[in-house]
Amino acid sequence: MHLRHLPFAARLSTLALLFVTAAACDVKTEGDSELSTQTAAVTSGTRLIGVQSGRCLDVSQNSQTSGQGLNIYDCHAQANQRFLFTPEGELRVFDGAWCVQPATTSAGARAVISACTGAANQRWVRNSNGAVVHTATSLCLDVSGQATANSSPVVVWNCNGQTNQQWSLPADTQPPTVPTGLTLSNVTCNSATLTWSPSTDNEGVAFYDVYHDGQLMKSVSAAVVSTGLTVVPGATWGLYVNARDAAGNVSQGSATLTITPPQCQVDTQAPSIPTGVTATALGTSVTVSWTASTDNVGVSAYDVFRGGVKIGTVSGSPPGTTLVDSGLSPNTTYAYTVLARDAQANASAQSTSATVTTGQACTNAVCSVSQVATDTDIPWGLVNLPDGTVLYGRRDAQNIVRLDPATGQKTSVGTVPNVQSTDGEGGLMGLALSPTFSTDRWLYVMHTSPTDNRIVRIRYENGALTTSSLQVLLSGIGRNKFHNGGRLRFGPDGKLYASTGDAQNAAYAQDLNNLAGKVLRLNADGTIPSDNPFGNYVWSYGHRNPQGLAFDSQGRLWEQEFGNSVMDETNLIQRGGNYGWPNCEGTVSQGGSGCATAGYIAPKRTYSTAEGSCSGIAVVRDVLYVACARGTRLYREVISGTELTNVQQFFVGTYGRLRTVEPTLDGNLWMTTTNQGDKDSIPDNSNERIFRVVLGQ
Ligand SMILES: [Ca+2]
Ligand SMILES: [Ca+2]
Ligand SMILES: [Ca+2]
Ligand SMILES: [Ca+2]
Repeated sequence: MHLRHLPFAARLSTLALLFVTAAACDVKTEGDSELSTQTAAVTSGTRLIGVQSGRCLDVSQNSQTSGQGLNIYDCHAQANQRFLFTPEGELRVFDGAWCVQPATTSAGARAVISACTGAANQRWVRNSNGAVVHTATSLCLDVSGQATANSSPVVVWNCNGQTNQQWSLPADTQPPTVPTGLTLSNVTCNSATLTWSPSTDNEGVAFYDVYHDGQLMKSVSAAVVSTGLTVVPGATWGLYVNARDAAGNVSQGSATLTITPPQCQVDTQAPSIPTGVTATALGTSVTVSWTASTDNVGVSAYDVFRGGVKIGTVSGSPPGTTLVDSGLSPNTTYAYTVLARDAQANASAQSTSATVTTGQACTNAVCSVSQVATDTDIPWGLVNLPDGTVLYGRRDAQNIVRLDPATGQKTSVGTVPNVQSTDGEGGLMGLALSPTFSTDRWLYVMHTSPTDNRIVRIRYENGALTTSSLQVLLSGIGRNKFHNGGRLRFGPDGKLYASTGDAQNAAYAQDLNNLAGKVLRLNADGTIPSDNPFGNYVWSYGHRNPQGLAFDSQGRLWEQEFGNSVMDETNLIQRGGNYGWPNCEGTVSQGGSGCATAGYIAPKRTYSTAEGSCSGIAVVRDVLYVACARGTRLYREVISGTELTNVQQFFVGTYGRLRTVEPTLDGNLWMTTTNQGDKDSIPDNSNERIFRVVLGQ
């Protein structure tokens, strides 16, 4: 039996018996030169360097034998010095095939390897001071007698903080290779097994992080390359994997593998037709309400029609039974009908209609919506030019378009050089116009490059980008498939603010020396402002994937941020503030001392990810507008003191996913959609719209 030809996952099955068998097979064939190469290419673990001796923790004799003792030895590249702390608390070695435990529970017992059992005597934790503590006995890994010579034995001993009990990680700044070869098996309606090919790393991979669509599903030890996932019946998800080493370096995301699990229960029966439909006008807004339908399985959504044309969708579990239709004409009669859908596309007939006549004038927060353009790519950043036209960037196509809203005429003004998309959410993102544009003609751009996210400026002159004028103002901001942040906004202080995502490495968000997971602040020429809080570009930190940035009339910065799978948040940014990611997501504790940690600044408002996932924000007359992708809606929130009040929702399901809102020069809003092709790098595979939204006074 040639187990080494089996998938890695099979070799690293949790069956201890198989570990032993697999290990034995590999040892038997070690004379084979191909295998020798394979042995040197360690895929998982890290060396642990004894601080006193400078020698590495090592399984003696490089022997995969149960009961073999640990010692210290000159550091080398073999698998008997690659140790792996698993999420379960094991300390594994030999590419994760063996577990470390004390031979007995007494101080002075030798640390040995044994088949992994999951038992409590195989649990360890490495503290921030470098001590490796055996959880069950609270004893520390210790070089016996403070010896420093090769082959000195390693035991467990009462923790004393001395350097023969401290184990450091090698300096490592190189991320693992990108995971490849994702495959799915055992797909049921609510579960699946995801398997991939192992990454390699200069030191060794420590974890694999499994995501769908930017949301972390789980982190698994690099001892496995296969894991069970919980999935949602009928929901299409894009799955991918990042590899992470012990030093915290994260690979780029793998290629995306799409899954659409089948329904658990075949349903062919439509919901009942909604009854009791009413329509009530207030000014030029109409509130449509109805009585909930019933279904053999469950109603998943209602579609609302005006004059036979679908104008909105209300979803949820259960979905709500009202919808506000805004921006109508005054003194006009409209007829509304509603139908109910279940999760398997069975739909009722439309209800009987309810008619209503709107008021004489707009007395509402939102008065009218008109489409000014369509685009086949994702409009992302958008700025006003002084002449009333706008420039917007096309994220995947990587060019910038000048749009005359009066005529709908669009002209490409040039492609931004060195943009590389990420088969995800990177690409050509935020735009900002110089506060002194009329004299300097600078257009500021945030984009993903082949190596990083960066902020550049390019002159826009005579209707075109002058590519030769390009200046890179700030580079080296972490990039990944998702979590690239990307908004730019000049403040009333003349400084440029930028939102950066954590590049799928949550640890970056709390690292003040890392530009990822931050709000950054730059002088207009790209230098560091002298009054920044940490002497670098960081203005605030502890952010996961912030995008929207906007200033209110008091010059305060509001920020919109994507959470993971629980909640999104709107923050009021303070100089030097810590906004809590990753230990705090919205108001939900996720690790450490969670949201109660001293110094964490709580969000001003949170949103469930299903009703949020918002990107762009804008402030007009001290009202905050929030454009939501997954939530397919626009929030209107009145800034009152330091709070957000009178929250209203508009366009729920009417235009689909929303990306960007920007004030117009005359105090209204531009609003863009992001419905298709916004999770890939393929240009021109979208069908998007740009609207002008007229606001009430
Ligand atoms: Ca590395
Ligand atoms: Ca049904
Ligand atoms: Ca936060
Ligand atoms: Ca695309």
